[in-house]
Amino acid sequence: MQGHTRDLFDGASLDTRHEPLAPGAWLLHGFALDKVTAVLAAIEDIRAAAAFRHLVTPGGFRMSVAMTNCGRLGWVSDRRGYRYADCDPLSGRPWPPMPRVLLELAQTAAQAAGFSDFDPDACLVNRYEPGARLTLHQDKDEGDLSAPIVSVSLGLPATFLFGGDLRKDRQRRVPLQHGDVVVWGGPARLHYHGVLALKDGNHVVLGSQRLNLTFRRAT
Ligand code: MD6
Ligand code: FE
Repeated sequence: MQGHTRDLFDGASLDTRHEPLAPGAWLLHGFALDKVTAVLAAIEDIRAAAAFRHLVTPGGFRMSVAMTNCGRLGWVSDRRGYRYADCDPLSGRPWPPMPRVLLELAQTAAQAAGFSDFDPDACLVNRYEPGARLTLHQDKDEGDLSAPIVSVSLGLPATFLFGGDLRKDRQRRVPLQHGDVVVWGGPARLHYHGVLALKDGNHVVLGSQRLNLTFRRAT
């Protein structure tokens, strides 16, 4: 898809290209920018109901990324493994419902990347502070691998590592900025990926952090 820039009042312009990363994977530059205020308010409501926490991997390591969830199901990890759970293990209560603005953002982004009828039932919310990283992994705990994943980046920039179906496959380094959305499915659905350690910085809206939302169809 071409599409390039949107002019602002003073002649400056926003990058709104739709960039193909691989068959089935798109980087939608700036796709979430016009909804950021409402998206951040929604994340604040989620955080108030289900706090960010550092999960422990099955191998016993504390993850550097802090996580919470909204939607019918939430992704959790502990010594017993990775899985989707319908209640927050910290509170014992259901995860907060997925706010409409988040659902609509995920659905319009999926549509823009060629995936119609995306109906996510889980949204993982990741908070990165400087130094936090996500090692190379596949997203394969979902029951429905025919649905794409939609990933929204906010705050400090990060470098996304995007590989192939095998851990050893060569990885691209994809810079992700505030408001960018990555959509990922079809032949790319099980590609290995990760996030390099977040560099220190100060973002005008979010300060010294990066927030990421990943929407999935878990069942
Ligand atoms: C992140 N994202 O960007 C972590 N997974 O903070 C992911 O692990 C991810 O961005 C699948 C598809 C897109 C993603
Ligand atoms: Fe992932």
